[in-house]
Amino acid sequence: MADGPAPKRRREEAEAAPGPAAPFPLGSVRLRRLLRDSAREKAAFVHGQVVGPAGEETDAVLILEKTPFQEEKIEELLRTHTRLELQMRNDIYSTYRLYPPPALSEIKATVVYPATEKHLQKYLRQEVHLIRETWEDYKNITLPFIQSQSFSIQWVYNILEKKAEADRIVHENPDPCNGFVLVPDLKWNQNQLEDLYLIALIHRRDVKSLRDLTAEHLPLLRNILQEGKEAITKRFGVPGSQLRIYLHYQPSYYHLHVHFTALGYDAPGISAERAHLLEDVIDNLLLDAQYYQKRALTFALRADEPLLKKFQEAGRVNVS
Ligand code: M7G
Repeated sequence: MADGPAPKRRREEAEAAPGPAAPFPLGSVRLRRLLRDSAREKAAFVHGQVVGPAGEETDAVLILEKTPFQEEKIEELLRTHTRLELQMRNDIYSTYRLYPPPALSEIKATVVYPATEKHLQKYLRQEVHLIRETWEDYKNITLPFIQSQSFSIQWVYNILEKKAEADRIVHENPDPCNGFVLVPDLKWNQNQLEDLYLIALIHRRDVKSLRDLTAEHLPLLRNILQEGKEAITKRFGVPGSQLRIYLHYQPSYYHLHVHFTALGYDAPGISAERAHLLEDVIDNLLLDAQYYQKRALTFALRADEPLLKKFQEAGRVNVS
């Protein structure tokens, strides 16, 4: 099982390489366009193309993010900076350009390769529209759409079958019906706890999303809540009271999973129209076993998402 940052301490080990595949040829990526960038997140989402030996072009998405500071590295940064350029000085105020040595200027690079059109759309900056989906809308519009479109969840099966990320598993309950695997999320480099992010993937393969949940799933959900919290506290020293534990609706991947993020971290996807707290989900199912087959659910869709078009065609949303 994986080690992460020990409580309040940086993890020193490098990540184990994910299998025998050759490293991604970063140096030969042709930049196609910037899909989105964010000054606040210090991140750029890039559409690139890799040119193969026969000249064929394959799409890739690269997410480049400046990593958060680690307290114990700050002194080293001040001591070993390679250059300091004054930008301006006024009275007691001054700003500088500080150039760190390479070992202290890490950038987290996430690669999706080969990337599908859906990946490119996912990261492209676009207008969004709110949908209010009734149960009938789900059955008549969303479900047929999901079934026709499935976004590959091979990565989920690889984790469940220990074909990928096996050394990163933080906790597993192996029960085929009420069990799950807890792993660090792709978005977390595990170097600091400020942006802690783990994901629990259920073993059973017949639950797509929140919409499928009934009282039958309560033991599974309680296991995730209880054991997930305990495992994170034990491994990372973060108490359950500082964890935000939630499901997305709509998710990107239709295999039920639960997000665990640090309460102080403004993680992507924690907005009111997307995140459903696991404890609220459990309470709702206790109140009514069919709660999620009865109530309307709100979510946002990007302007060019095919599902938005389906809701428009059905006269269920007006985007003009
Ligand atoms: P989601 O709610 O389906 O979609 O969450 P989102 O990506 O729009 O939030 C899926 C979660 O799984 C996200 O937090 C992803 O960062 C994470 N994730 C996606 N992939 C492809 C992987 C992966 O290969 N490994 C791990 N550990 N996490 C992943």
